[in-house]
Amino acid sequence: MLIDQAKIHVKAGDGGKGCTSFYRDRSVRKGKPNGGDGGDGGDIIFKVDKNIRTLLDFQYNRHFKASGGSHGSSNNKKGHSGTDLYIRVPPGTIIRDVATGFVLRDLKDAGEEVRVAVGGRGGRGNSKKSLATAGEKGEEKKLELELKLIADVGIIGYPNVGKSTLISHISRAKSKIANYPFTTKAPVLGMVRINEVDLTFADMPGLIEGAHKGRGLGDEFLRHIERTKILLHMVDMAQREGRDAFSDYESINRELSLYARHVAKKPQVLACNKMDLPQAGDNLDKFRKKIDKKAFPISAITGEGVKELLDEIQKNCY
Ligand SMILES: Nc1nc2c(ncn2[C@@H]2O[C@H](COP(=O)(O)OP(=O)(O)OP(=O)(O)O)[C@@H](O)[C@H]2O)c(=O)[nH]1
Ligand SMILES: [Mg+2]
Repeated sequence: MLIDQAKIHVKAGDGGKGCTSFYRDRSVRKGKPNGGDGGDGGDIIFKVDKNIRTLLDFQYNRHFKASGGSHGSSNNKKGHSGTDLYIRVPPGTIIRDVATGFVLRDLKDAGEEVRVAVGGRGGRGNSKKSLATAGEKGEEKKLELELKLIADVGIIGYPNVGKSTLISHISRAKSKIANYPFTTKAPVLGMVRINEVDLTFADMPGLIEGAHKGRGLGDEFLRHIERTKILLHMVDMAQREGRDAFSDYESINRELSLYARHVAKKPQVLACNKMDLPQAGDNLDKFRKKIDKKAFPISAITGEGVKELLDEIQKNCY
């Protein structure tokens, strides 16, 4: 199970100030007190939205503030209340208060709501008995959001084909990239927005022959792709160090079927990487003759062809 997390700061609106004012007209210079109360501050409310699937938005937007109540005014006019701020989160989001460590709510069903910070009450206007008061402050909290995710897309392929380079190019995930096999030792998650749809990609450690029996980094990682919707199978068109793209492609597919039939049957999108290197064009022509499937030529480094690849992935997912 992969986990998406975000830390945010919320502040409910402050209450408006109560007003100090006295009735006046031509004959009365200082009549009865008539200061209105301040309006209440807006609350912060989380709401489950089933169209959201990740916590991606919270990478960009971490501070949330509801509007304050307005001040009271003369003639006993109460200030307007602040507007509640709704924060939309995906189903399955757990909200934890950082200060106390307590889980405020485990939001599961679409439409479910939870009020996490309450707006300050408006201050009282002056009256016969008392002076006007200031509004209360709105509640302020640091919250940790957590979402257990099943990745939509598992990126698989031989070691060193450029899986981590691709996920780093398309998402904010920082997956270690290096020119040696088995650089990636555990799945790394990246969130990508394609044509208004959020998809979760999981960069996997490289697979080799015998992976289903635990060779290389083994079957533990095959487990992670079991529940993904589709697989992005990457092959290296540079074919250096005596590798052959077609036999790599076949042996990975063989490993998948030896591991589990339902994994082998998952839809695959095929990306032919490192097309920026000189010999890649010829290798691609040869490779295409041997397969009966559409191959997307890309360069994870320059970004060439990546848009077309992502469009195809999105069509296959939702
Ligand atoms: N020229 C070129 N090099 C690339 C491209 N994509 C990746 N590389 C290089 O290939 C090497 C391996 O890249 P990684 O992204 O670490 O490969 P990986 O598939 O994640 O490897 P493992 O985690 O070991 O399975 C690095 O030196 C990258 O810079 C590409 O499109 N063009
Ligand atoms: Mg890697």
